[in-house]
Amino acid sequence: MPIPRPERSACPVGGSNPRGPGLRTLDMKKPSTKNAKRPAATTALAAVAGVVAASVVLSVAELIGAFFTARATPVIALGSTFIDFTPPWMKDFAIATFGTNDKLALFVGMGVTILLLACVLGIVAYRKWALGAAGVLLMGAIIVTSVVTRASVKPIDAIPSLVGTLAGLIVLRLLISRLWRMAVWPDSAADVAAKEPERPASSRRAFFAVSGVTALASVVAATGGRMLSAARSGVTQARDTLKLPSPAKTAAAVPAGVQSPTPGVAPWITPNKDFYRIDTALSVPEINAQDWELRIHGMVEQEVTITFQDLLDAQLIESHVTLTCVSNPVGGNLAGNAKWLGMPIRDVLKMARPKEGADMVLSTSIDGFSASTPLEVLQDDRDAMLAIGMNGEPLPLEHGYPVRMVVPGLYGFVSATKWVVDLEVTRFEDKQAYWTQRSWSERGPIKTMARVEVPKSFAKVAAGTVAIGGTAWAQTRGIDKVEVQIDNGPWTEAVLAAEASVITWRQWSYEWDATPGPHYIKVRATDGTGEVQTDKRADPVPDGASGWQSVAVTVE
Ligand SMILES: Nc1nc2c(c(=O)[nH]1)N[C@H]1C(S)=C(S)[C@@H](COP(=O)(O)O)O[C@H]1N2
Ligand SMILES: [Mo]
Repeated sequence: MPIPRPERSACPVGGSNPRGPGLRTLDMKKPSTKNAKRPAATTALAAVAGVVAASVVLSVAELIGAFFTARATPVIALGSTFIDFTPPWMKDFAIATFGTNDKLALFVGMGVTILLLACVLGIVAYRKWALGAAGVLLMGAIIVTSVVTRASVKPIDAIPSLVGTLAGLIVLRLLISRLWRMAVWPDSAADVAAKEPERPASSRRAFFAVSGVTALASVVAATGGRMLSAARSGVTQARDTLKLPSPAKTAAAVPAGVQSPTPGVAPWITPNKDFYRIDTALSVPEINAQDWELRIHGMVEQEVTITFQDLLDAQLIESHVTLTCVSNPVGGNLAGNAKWLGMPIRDVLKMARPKEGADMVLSTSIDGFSASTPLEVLQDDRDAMLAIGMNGEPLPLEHGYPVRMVVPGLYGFVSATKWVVDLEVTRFEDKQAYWTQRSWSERGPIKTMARVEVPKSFAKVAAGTVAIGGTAWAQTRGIDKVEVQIDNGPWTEAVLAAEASVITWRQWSYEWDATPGPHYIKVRATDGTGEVQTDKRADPVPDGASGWQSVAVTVE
């Protein structure tokens, strides 16, 4: 006789119709043709059981996770691990396709993957419990591994994922047991008898009741977990009430006329809320300024640790600096200009006294991102700083609160470390930064770039005088000329807006006498050294895009 499937456990969850082994109805019907079809339907229910169990895993971990490191919840840890293993072309594709919605896209992708996996595991568990359970435990092991291998995460932070996985396994078992009890196995009459199926309608109702209640409880637990961790951290409130000290050296006055007169060109100062955000952080690190410390070590005479109070007490400087992302495509908008307040990194390095032979500073964030910056760039007079203020406010959480690096002239991936906690003085020969390990360059001076912002690509404009305008940058070299070319006509100089400094972007405008028909607008800049922006097209990987932007418009 075949071994009957396990049918212990009357699950009292939900309370509706708990049928223990002793409560079986005696009025069992013979399996009808309708009943014979039920395994297919039950397979679908098994998938539902899998999804409910997955929601339990994630929500229980989220709820308990409120008492552990924020980055230790399964979704964040899995997503971050996925990001760390993302090949450069995929990162590029994601940014090109989704822009700064790349994280949302990742969450959607993960959601779909988890959903499918949960369905499969539910079905497998229904057919062969041991295999399904092994699958769940394997997923749990993967989650726990991805949690404990994150930066600044302690082994104890595995607890939310462990408890979540166990809770999910228990729920899966309860739901699958219900399915076993209501299923009819048409293999043999004896088998059917051994199963003693329940009446289909009521047992299916019970299954849905239990699933529904559990799923709802999951949503409540997950939301509660979110709110609890936000309330517990208090970082947002601390940031909002932080008073920034005034700088010892205020920013150089911005001359009148830095803004391009062309309507629609980006504001010269990028408001914090519109500042592009690029990072690998799925959940924004929440660091208490009081707990923040920066360790400066490695090839130094004197290891130094500075606190946030040390920064507040230091001789701060203020400077307008334009940040640019290496992933910015030609004509793209991954650049922003802000007034930063911070302590010069050269002052910090003076305390630590780098040793002979060091040529790089590896800066690391609390979440494990790192950047390699040439030592000399941090020691010269270009205002590289440990920034605590952005446009007169404490750094927004997404932009590195409480402290980030800002280094004029270098792409962010080799300089602009947010949530920075560690500076190691070392050599390019000895250490590689986060993106360098992923086949991006080890150095990243910003390439000269001119961008058309008005009119937009594929715009329709009226014939006559058309205002063209945009922004150009070549940080540390400055912009000396911007030229515009219509179709294959001559290159003509645009009118440059005032220049604030060589480390900020420079805007421009151009009046075009447009004739009806389709046209191309091309733009190129010349930097302060007299070098014309190259027309050679390059992808962002490995050290930044190049080429002239060309905008197609229709004149009517
Ligand atoms: N901790 C951390 N800092 C980081 C990154 C990151 O992924 N993690 N990305 C860098 C990159 S690639 C860029 S372009 C800038 C972007 O800074 P923003 O988001 O404030 O504009 O941050 C840099 N600092
Ligand atoms: Mo970047």
